[in-house]
Amino acid sequence: MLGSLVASATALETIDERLLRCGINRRSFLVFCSTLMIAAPYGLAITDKMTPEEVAAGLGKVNRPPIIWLHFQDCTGCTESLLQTSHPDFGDLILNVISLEYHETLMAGSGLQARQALEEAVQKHAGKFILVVEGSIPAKDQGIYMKLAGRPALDVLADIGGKAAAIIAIGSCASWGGIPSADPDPTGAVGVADLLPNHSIINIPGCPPNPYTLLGVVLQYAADGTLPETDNQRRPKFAFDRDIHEHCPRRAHFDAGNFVKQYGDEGHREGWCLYEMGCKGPDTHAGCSTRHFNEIPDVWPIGIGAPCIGCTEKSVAFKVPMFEVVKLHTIAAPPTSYAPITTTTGTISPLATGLVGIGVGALAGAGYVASRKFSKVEDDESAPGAKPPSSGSDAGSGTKPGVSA
Ligand code: FSX
Ligand code: SF4
Ligand code: F3S
Repeated sequence: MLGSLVASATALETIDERLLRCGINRRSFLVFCSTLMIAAPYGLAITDKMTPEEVAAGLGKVNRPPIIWLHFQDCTGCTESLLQTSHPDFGDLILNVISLEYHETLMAGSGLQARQALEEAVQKHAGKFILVVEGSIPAKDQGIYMKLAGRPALDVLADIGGKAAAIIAIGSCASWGGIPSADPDPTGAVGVADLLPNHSIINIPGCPPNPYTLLGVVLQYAADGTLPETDNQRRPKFAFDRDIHEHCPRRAHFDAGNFVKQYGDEGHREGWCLYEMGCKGPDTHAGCSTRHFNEIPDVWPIGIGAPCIGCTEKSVAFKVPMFEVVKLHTIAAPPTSYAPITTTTGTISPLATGLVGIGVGALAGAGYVASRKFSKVEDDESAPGAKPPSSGSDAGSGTKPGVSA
């Protein structure tokens, strides 16, 4: 796996060439492409209305995108969620699809060796590489709280960011400060866009974010040089267009007013809604409720019984106390949000009853004709006007189903 991290003369080979050279079978790549399509179903140019085979055929011809990955104030969870997939081979595949030229956590080198690797990678791919930034940048007191090779992180970001084709801020820390910016924020932690507002920056917040959102953005850029459409916080719409609450599997319990009151209580064990435990799902835009992590069903906060903390929202996670109940902005609070079950009924006129009867009769007749066409069983005694079965015949033998005698 680490072999693919070494900047080499093969960095600009196509994805197909690389997979062939490394003996990675086509099936794994097809599974990868279909997973990408599930994670990014709408609005991502490379997966729009295509089959996994078509996505694989298109992506295979693309040059592996060179990526330089910098770490600032972070926990490395974003990297972990990218590579610790449920299938070890998948992490290897990902590192063959992209060309990771520099990544401090994964590379073997350190000190001077690492610094030289970074300089070489930037020089070799200047103006063409994607810079992925993980972690917030300490901006207080001229950035003295973090230095790399003697330079403040602020300077390193400005220097390398200025030579990148595009920047992706991965995780909430790089997007707008995240955990390090929580009160009392001793280092003045900020996100990439706070420092380089005029650059092409995509924010992929989350603590950690879904790795397929990152792969989708990187591969779209590699395929046609475009970045996905974003919302007003630079988040790609294809992944952040809906809120968690819209597609939450516990939504029926919210609508019915079934709430967990305490961890481990009856409602918690029954999988009821976590709203009263401080769930920020109604205020949080992300795809977690439909795109789970590590390719394992139910692996996401609410899926394992923990409330959403709103980790993809700048004004929610690490700002609003974890157990504080959020206001409902777009939907009415239960029970006013659901339709009345019992409605007042009036009387139905005999004429209306007759018309409905004719309609139902016509539908039933049409349905019967259709079923006869499918079955082609001639001696169906249930058919209107059918001959009764001849006495002594064996209903279970003779004509094969679907074959006329
Ligand atoms: Fe931040 Fe990434 Fe949270 Fe951690 O490193 S987004 S702390 S999960 O993983 O930067
Ligand atoms: Fe799901 Fe949270 Fe909404 Fe309840 S409040 S339905 S747990 S997102
Ligand atoms: Fe974050 Fe909430 Fe998803 S906490 S991971 S946005 S469910």
